[in-house]
Amino acid sequence: MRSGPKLVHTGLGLLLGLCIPACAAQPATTTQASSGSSSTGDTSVVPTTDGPTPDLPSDTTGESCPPDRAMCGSWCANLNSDPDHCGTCDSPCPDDTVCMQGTCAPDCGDLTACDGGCFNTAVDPTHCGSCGNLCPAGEVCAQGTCTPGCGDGQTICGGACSDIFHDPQNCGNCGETCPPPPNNGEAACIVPGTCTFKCLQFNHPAPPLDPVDCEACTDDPVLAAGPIHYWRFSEQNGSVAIDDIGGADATYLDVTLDQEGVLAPNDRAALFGTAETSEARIDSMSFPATAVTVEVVVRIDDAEQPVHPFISVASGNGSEANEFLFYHRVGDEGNQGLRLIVAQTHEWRTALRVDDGNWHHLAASWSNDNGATIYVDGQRMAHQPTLGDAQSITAMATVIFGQEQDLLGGGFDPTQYLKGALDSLVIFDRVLTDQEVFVHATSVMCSGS
Ligand SMILES: [Ca+2]
Repeated sequence: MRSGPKLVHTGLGLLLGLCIPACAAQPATTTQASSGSSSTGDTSVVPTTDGPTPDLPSDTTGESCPPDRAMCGSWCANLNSDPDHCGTCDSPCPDDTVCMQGTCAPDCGDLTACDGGCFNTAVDPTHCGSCGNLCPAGEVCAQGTCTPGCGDGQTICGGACSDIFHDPQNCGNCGETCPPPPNNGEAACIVPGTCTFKCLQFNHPAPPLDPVDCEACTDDPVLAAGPIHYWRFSEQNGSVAIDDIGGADATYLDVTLDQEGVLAPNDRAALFGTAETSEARIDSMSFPATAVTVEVVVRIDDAEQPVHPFISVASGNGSEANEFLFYHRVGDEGNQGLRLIVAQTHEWRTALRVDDGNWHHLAASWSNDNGATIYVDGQRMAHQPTLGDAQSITAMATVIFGQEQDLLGGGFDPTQYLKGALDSLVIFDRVLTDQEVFVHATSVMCSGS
């Protein structure tokens, strides 16, 4: 047994703040000392004549160890953390354990070892903030502090607070753990407590659906969805933008071909906007009149340009110049981002800008029954069910990529042309579902692109 004066010394050291910080951070010392359970455990005092005659470490000049160490043979050991001398000089810890506060404990990594187990002290009500800190009945542990209840939108799950509408460990109900995600994805939970996943190239949850391959790198799902037009902009030379599906080939003007695309490995893209006359056009083609979805893979390179048109559909005369217009606009009114105009006067907007120099999968759909929806990287960003009176798009049209028609086939504004690249543009004569758009975006936007 250690003598009484040493225990007193320890206590005084703590009370007077004489311990170095490592000592103050080791409350187990006091517990062990007060228990009187062994001849050691008091790590803040120097060894004295009741211990073995020490072989002093070379960097000490007296017959003592620093205040936070104990003399174990020839070694000044920290009995709180030394796995070879854990708690006492002759108590080595087994393999796969560490010495925590003088006790051998499992190696818990990011968690905290308490009572022989591993705990997340940020949320665990039995070890809240620190080992052994038991929250009172009715309280929960949040951010390492016992609190009377969870905040708004939080539910008590196992004594911890959880947002069961977004927590993949407690999705919909406590303990409902979401299944493993696909490769290049992570589990996610969305309102109203439905498991899904994120593909990491987008970092937002998919609509609820069976997991898809987040590393798909194919446009097979696009083709399977039955498009009526598909321009890949993958030509390496010439002036023709081939429509793989509908035969409505477009004519390039002042476009730089054979740029790197996103659909690896051999996909190419077309760079628009090196001249303000840059465009690709089809003088006359049949455009869907009552239900349409356009998907475009585009990179906008100039955030100063106020308007970047992707597709402009005009019919008749100048009064029908905006039959269908999908474009990006940065205006003075604060509402900046993507816009869709249908039948001249009906307009929908997102507030999200995508003129960041990165590739994006953008989509816009419309029908009288479904209204209009705009997607960014597979995620629904804006939707309005309907705008009242039924509309239709004049079917026979001039379609231009990269310019905005104020007159049929012309009337271009020198500040309203696409400065960026088109990788693909696909047209469907129906409204795609959220799931379809997400799968298409995930599939063609290959990870790392
Ligand atoms: Ca392409």
